Amino acid sequence: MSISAIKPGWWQQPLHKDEKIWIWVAFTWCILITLIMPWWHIYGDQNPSQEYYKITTEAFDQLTDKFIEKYKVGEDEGLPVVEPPPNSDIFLRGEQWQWTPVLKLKAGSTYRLHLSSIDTLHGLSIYPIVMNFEAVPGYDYVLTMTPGKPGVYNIICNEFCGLGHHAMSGKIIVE
Ligand SMILES: [Cu+2]
Repeated sequence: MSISAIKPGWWQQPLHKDEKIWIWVAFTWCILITLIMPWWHIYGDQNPSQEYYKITTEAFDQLTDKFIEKYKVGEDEGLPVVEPPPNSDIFLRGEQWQWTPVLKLKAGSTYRLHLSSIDTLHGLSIYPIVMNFEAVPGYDYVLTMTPGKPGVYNIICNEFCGLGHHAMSGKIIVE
């Protein structure tokens, strides 16, 4: 059997004009959305701060306790409610299975939120604005944030962390 006896398959046919157009449309779109990623990293105004430090879980635990002790104003469903002064360093501790404390913040003020976990990996998910960050044991993740709109923002954990994961919630109150 010679080569010429093989009938050409569809992959050997020249491209139809419509196919060529679609390949160029898809290719251009790929290039465009690839370029948007670095562009948005520079010009987007929702980028998390690239600031984190190594810290032991014990040290972070103690810092959060001290923070709570200093600025505690009440309790909400068993969790301490903390009202720190505007433009200060604030702490949020993830642990099985709660976010401590409940933070009471002022809209328009800037805070340095120290986020970490003292046991396993937790996912900080703030609703209804749907912003997600990771609480990693051993790392103090510093998020510089300026709450805009007053309201109650619920926090859930979006990283499966064990039996009580589904009940792991917290709160940020912005006034
Ligand atoms: Cu969880």
